[in-house]
Amino acid sequence: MVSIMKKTKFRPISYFLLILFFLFSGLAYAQSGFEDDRVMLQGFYWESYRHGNPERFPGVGQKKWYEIVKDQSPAIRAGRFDLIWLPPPSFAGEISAGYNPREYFNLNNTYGNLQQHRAMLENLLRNGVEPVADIVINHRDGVRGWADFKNPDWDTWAITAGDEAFLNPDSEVYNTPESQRGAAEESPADYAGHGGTTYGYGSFRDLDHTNKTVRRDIIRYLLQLKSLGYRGWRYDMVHGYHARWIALYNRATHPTFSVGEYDWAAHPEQRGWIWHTATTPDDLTTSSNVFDFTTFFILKDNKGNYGALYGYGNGIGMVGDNSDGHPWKNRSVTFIKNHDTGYRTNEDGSPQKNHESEDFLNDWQVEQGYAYILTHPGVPTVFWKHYFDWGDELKNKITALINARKVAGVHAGSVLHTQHNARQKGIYAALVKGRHGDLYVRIGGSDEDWQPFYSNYHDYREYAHGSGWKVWVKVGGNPPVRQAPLKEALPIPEYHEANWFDVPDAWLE
Ligand SMILES: [Ca+2]
Ligand SMILES: [Ca+2]
Repeated sequence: MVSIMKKTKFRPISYFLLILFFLFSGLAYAQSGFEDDRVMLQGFYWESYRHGNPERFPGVGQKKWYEIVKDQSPAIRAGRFDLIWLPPPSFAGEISAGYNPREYFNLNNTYGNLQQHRAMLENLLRNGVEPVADIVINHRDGVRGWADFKNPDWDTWAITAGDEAFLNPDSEVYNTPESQRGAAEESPADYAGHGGTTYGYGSFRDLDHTNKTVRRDIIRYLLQLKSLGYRGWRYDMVHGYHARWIALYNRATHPTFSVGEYDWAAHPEQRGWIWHTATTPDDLTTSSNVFDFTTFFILKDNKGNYGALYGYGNGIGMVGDNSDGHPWKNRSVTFIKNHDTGYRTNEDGSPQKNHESEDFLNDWQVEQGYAYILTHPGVPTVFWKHYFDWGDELKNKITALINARKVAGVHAGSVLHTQHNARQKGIYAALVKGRHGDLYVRIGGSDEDWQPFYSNYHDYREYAHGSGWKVWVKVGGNPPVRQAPLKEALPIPEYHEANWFDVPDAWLE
């Protein structure tokens, strides 16, 4: 049920504290720290917004996306997924994937209306799955023009000074005096070596996060989303504004999970960005995660080239990075496809330019990709279509891999021991240390080439296998193959609109 409470102007302080307690009573889960043992499902794909809009998109069914996800909640629980990354939650026009938010506080959108939105989140929480919202706050869209912002109502002061809206004669705010614009994009020199500013996105209005009203409304928005049932944040395009604002927003809203999409190819900057998102400065355990695009690119470009998976001996990508003595794997979210990569279509159904084919085909390629990320450190992400739409065989294999990970207790910070005897045979094998036991994985070749006893490991069971890969688990007492426990239901919060929330000035600094 969605209940809408009126904001009261004067409220006794004890009531306010009670609300604070309510908001943060999930602290046991808050800010994942190191050794996160959760697995994420990306709960949508590029075309998801077309569902349930049959006049415009016949052939994809009558059901809105939020209803589809709601109905799959028990299956998501059965798959042992802990987190689900959902699409941008705000109104962005009648037909939109949501990456051009128009009305942050309006949680009706192309994926479903507010009631369907809430019902989906309630069902996910009942099934023990933590919803993660896609937070698009580098930029926003006007209602009809370039800068007519509604809900919250902002003016040109909210837009960065150098935005295209002030430079393009087609814009209704062309040539706005400097004094009525926001501040310029900031310098991220603390963590980016390019010497320039944070990224300005040419398609929509870049927001000035140095403005207190912008920050206050964003915090209200995040608290509104939390009250609707979201527990974590996936921040879009985070190279577009300074990392210190992520630290501030996370400090104010206590997500149980935080990950940013930083410039895909800028690996060292990603590290610096992670560092500067810490809610407690210089404490990496309080930082946001980043999507590990480096692992993605290495896996994509080296399918069947198993020697590449050893990296410099410590593995690949952000997961394999221990620069400055820090375990960056604890801040890495791995994946082999997202809504922006591989095959994608235009609204007429034709393939998009540069998205004509998949990076991982529905055969040994996608299987071996998951055999890698689901057995390795970092927080692995499974793509919706791979799990629900690419056939039961792949679904069952992914399920078996997640189960093996959980039975062994593999987590984001797990220690990896690559196997030199496998490397000599041109294939990949590793021992991954879990909380409850050891996991062994071989990618490439067959049992003839490598299995755990070749390295003198013993007392293990086979947990999963597929096209050119196998996974074994060793736990104390060597019991028969087990199923990892299912998650308990999570609490369902009371919903409040954004303006109901008071954001103290102290939260803005
Ligand atoms: Ca812009
Ligand atoms: Ca920007």
